[in-house]
Amino acid sequence: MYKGARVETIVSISWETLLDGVKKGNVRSLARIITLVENREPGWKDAMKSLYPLGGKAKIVGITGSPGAGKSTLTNAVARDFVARGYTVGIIAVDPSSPFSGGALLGDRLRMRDVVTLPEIFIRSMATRGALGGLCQGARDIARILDAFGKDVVIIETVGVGQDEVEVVKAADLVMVVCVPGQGDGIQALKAGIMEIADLYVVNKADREGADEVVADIGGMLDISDNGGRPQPPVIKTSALANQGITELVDALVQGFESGRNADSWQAQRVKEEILTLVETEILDYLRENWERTGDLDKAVEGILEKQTDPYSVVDSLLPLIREASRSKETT
Ligand SMILES: Nc1nc2c(ncn2[C@@H]2O[C@H](COP(=O)(O)OP(=O)(O)OP(=O)(O)O)[C@@H](O)[C@H]2O)c(=O)[nH]1
Ligand SMILES: [Mg+2]
Repeated sequence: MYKGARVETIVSISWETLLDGVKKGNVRSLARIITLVENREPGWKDAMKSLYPLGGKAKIVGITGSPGAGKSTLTNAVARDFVARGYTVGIIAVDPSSPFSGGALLGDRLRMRDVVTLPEIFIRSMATRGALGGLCQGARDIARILDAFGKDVVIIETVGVGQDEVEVVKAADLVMVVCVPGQGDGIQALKAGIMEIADLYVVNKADREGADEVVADIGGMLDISDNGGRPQPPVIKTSALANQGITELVDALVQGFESGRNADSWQAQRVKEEILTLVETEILDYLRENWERTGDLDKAVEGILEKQTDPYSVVDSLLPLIREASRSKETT
């Protein structure tokens, strides 16, 4: 008991110092706060509460696309272009959690190396596995801290394809999808369900053959798709490696900042989603903790395996705990 209380005191003292550091633009405090919040250390929510009013200014760009499409190279080039225009930039690289992708991470670091040396750019990686508050919320939290720190633009680079990726870019104001010539990538991206959230398409590696075909493919898809009255996403050709098309891309991003997802209805929807995500995590944490302590969950599993009950009845019988949880939250 005593030990736990002491740890909490130390953490709360350092939270204050760290928050102060973040407000003063201290990069080490920034890095430390991100880690503490990511790990959901006691006091994380209070820290976010005090950072929240400082933010709301940064534009968050999500960048997604198939592995090797050039997302990191593009992120690097785009970040540099933003800096040249007077913006400060934060980069969140969502790392693959699988050990098989370890090489990709190292590659990322190497390709982003020249970015790291610019004081206007802060780069941070985020693990996908074990993201305590969920992947999207994790990215949202880090982006928000960078925003409060004073970054004008935050770029979130996802790794891998699939649902995780769609989940992460939900934290962004603007989503760009990177396609490349060959392998029918344009079509793949659309299949992965990313189309609904794409604000901008980039056909990278335009130095290679077939880029115009990909642009035409995407244009064709967009023509026949219903994007809910939103303006049709621009399609931009780049060669990140040769730094070509980057100015046009950043122009389009800046233009995108002014429209689309900044609409009030979209913002309201995002806030709603965020509240629900946070509540979901808290309730589940509470229940899990409780069920584990009481042994009720194990008992229920046993009962089901012995065919005495079923999962549906178990849920109904465990539900009173939720009411108890909400009561105990009200009194604290
Ligand atoms: N030819 C050509 N190669 C490029 C271009 N952009 C990036 N590349 C190369 O493509 C490879 C992958 O680039 P990355 O930037 O790591 O791609 P990524 O999408 O971040 O890859 P993952 O994060 O591993 O999914 C590297 O060898 C880059 O040098 C380009 O415009 N043209
Ligand atoms: Mg990458």
